[in-house]
Amino acid sequence: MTYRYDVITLFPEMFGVLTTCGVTRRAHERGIWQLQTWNPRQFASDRYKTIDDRPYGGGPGMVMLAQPLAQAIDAAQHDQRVAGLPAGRVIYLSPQGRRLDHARVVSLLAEPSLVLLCGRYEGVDERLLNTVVDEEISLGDFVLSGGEIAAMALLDALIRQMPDVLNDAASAAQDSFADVTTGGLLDCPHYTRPEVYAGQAVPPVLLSGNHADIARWRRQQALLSTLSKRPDILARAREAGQLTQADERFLALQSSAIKPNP
Ligand code: 4GY
Repeated sequence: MTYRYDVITLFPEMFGVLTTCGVTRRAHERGIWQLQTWNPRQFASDRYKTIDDRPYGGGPGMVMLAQPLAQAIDAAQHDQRVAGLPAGRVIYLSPQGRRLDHARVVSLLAEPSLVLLCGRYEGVDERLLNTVVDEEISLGDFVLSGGEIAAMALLDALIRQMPDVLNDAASAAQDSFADVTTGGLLDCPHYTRPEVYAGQAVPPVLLSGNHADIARWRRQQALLSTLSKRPDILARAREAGQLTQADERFLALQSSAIKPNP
């Protein structure tokens, strides 16, 4: 299966990062995913290529015009159909959307094509959102200067979960949140050379060569880290029945030793 993402953006150059760097680049080169950008300026209807205007009712800033965005989205969906794919659902990246999490990333991978709409300025004319947007997604409760970086973050999260993208299949599954819906924990700490850094030695168990001891220590570190940094996730793991009796016995011994999150 190959995925196709069409992005509506005034700054298509920004998306070059995904096709020129790292894991997303390699997956792109291997044909696992494709990207097409559409600049609404090319769909502006006046000779000045206007894509924004002042808000009705007054106030600061500018609002993106509905018409160039609607035409860009139409063109993207038409192109997806020509490529033999379904017209992708339209996702708008904004702080007003539902918060993105790992479960949503995984479920979006069921769709071979999507259209990502990136807003700028004060936002997009509400009537365009009402008529064409299928889903609004937020990365969190903060405001970026445009939807592009949020769209790139979403794409990066999607691509690294696609089959055969990560070198080590186990590495994605062991990641923080990798299985948060079924009770995943935060990642355990990692160490590499040198054996002592800034006066801190690598935990001796990691040098022991005893793989059962190492696995048990990593599980316990993941439990401790989740308990102190994200007790909400630990509670969910417990409710989902993901904690073993050994986990519970270990946690019962820790209840007096919670370190505050620095
Ligand atoms: N937070 N999560 C976010 C964002 C920028 C004005 C609408 C976010 O996803 N996107 O802050 N986006 C705004 C800028 C127009 C999008």
